[in-house]
Amino acid sequence: MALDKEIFKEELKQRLRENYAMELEDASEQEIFYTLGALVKARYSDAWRDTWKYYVDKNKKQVYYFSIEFLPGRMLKSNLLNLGILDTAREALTDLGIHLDDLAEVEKDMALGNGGLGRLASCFMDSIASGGFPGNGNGIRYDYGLFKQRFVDGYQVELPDEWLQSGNIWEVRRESKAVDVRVGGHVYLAETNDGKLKPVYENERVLRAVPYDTGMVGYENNVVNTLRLWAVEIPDSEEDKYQSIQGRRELEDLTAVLYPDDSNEQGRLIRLTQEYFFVSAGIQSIIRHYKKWFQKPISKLSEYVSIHINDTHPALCVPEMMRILIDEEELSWEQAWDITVKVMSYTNHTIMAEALEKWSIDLMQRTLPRMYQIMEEIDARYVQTMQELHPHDLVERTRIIRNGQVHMAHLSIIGSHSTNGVAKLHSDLLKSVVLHDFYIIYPDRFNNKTNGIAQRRWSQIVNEPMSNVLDETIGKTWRQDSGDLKLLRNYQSDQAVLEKLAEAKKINKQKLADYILGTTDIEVSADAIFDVQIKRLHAYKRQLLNLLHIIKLYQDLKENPSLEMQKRVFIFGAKAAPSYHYAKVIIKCINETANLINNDPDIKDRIKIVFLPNYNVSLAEKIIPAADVSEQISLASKEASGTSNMKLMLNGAITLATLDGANVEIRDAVGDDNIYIFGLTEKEVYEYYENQEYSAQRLYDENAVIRRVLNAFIDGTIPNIVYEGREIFDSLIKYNDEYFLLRDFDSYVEAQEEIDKAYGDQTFWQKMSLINIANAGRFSSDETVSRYAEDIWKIESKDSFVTEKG
Ligand code: GL7
Repeated sequence: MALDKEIFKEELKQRLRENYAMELEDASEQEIFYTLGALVKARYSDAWRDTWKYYVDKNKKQVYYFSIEFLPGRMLKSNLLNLGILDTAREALTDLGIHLDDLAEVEKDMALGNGGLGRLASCFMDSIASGGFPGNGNGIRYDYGLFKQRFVDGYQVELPDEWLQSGNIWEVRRESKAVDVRVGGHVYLAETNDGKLKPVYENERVLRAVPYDTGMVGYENNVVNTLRLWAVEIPDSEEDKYQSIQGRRELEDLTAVLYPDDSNEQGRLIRLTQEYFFVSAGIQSIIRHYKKWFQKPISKLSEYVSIHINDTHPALCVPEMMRILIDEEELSWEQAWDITVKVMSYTNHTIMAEALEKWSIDLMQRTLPRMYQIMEEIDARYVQTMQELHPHDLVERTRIIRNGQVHMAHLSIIGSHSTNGVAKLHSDLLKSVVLHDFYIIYPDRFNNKTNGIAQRRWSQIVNEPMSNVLDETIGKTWRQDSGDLKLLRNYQSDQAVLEKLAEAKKINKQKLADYILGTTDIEVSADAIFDVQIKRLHAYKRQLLNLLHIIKLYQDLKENPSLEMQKRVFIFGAKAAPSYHYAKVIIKCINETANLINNDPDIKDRIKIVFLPNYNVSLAEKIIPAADVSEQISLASKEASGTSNMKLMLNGAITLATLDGANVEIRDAVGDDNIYIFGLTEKEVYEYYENQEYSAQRLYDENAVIRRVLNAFIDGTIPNIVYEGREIFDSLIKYNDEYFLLRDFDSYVEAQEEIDKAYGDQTFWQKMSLINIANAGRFSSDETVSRYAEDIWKIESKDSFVTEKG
């Protein structure tokens, strides 16, 4: 639907008058933003309704993507882009004296996720709609998103993220679709008049789950799917029980906060209740919808419904589906189990043991008694079936209930027909090491789906200068189909194109430099190498290795001021989980080193360190287009995939990486000459584990450079880190350097030196950068979701139903 600029302007003014009784000239940016948002929403509401109706009328199989995190960031520009009216809106606003980019800044980031896992879920939502796939998200509407990060004296301070304070323009509250969720109390089975066993609930609490729906707008295809997020309320029937403010608070707090922890399962009752809450609400609403609109027998559910368990947080999908099919739909166990396994599929996102969720039996029984009963039965039947086929030990190791704990990954694998990893290396490790036992039992269930990113957002929306060069060079088809970026390969020796891309990069760098100055008072030069590490702060991601290298450079420069090297700005963005002490210590050390180096007159602007506070999707959008170097330096085997690596590559940054996660596939895509690889391979890492011969002390004793760098943490070189510096030092020496930083140090330094040299030859560098952009297309989430749709969910895309339509 084309949009006439003049009509757009009139409509905006008209809506302002209607909603705020205001003329444009008098309206604040916020009022204009909300008016524009409402206008945009109105433009897709018909398509939203039509999409829903189409799926129902045609009985289309739909996937429901269950995720405890979604991280869409801001939605104004992506909605405008996907509706095909971004340019018109921009021009119309310019006519009215308004800058779209400024207006877009008014929108609060929807930050209902910690990092890659949540962002991936949102990239998938975009690609599912854009591919015309019938698919919906299901999650939690947290009142507070991931905390806002500030630095005080170099320490991280967490503030609440009140993203809903001024309302959320995109959501629609659907009270009529609310459902009740029962938790706590006791459940026992009693015989009914017709001789069946039925659960009887006693003293349970009833929570009201109210859905808030957000339209997920497909790219120029009139498809609008739904992201459904659930909020808790007190049901009318329970009002009497919650007369004290305190009691109400406790209940309403259930969906108040997102757990700010992406790896350590905290064993908290609230978290478990959150998990059941959105799972139960989601599945109940799916079944209700199916029965009401599809009018097919429940036995056919798996032909019309697919449910995806995104990491283990929604693993209760398995017993909850069983509960509904058995207790409410009165199917036999065997029939219910058959349907459940066919409907469910599961993605594993990490091999870190501490992130594989386990709950104590006691907590599970107290919080979700019926769920526990069903899981016990699943477990018992699993043992019964498998003990005839496999050795006793193997069956014991793979049980759901084991050593007093309920293993959610085991539940997810046993209760679904597909388990996938998120990059080739990661999927291989699942089969060979982490989930090897399960691979023996269910070899056919395992598969790989390499992650991808919403390429339109991460190029067209965030990087206009580059997008314009691409248009001029290879035409515009890449905007629709990122595979066409490969057309750029033909220009790798075209000096004019290389220069234009370099100019675009320079514009982005200058913009980021301005932002850095504005927010941190640090002045950086856009001529320097912008070396970027942006991701959650975690020991395995090794931000500390980056810091060790910076300290080495600093010491080299102090010792030899005439040392030749390119100017560098090291840019960090990272939040540490509030309870993750070591990660916070690293933040403090980076900030104090930054203070030292940035203010040392001997260094001037040869090295600058910028730790931008409050890393989130919107900040990523500012940093990524300006990056020259993409740091992906996790210890090999630890990063399941990574996705910022893909975004940075797409924007022409050169990857500096270990052979971990999707870095391996990035190397395959660009070739060895266009990426800097260093460090141990995953095999070598495992060899160390097997031989237990890693000695950090020896590396320290034998390597003078390492010694000098590490001593800087304890000898006063870096000020204000008396305790933190000691802690870092001890973690590396006394506690033997869990993530092998010292082992990889030399090869990291060497790779950095090569980068320094390469940047000196600008044509050489620009060519590498071009090759990275040209080969980024394969990491599109459009591609990834197509693979899920075909192999796992068995759902059809718009192409097939457009032809049906005629
Ligand atoms: C993660 C992985 O750590 C990350 O490597 C991966 O790219 C992402 C999406 O698959 O999932 N797992 C996880 O728990 N978080 C991740 O980012 C928070």
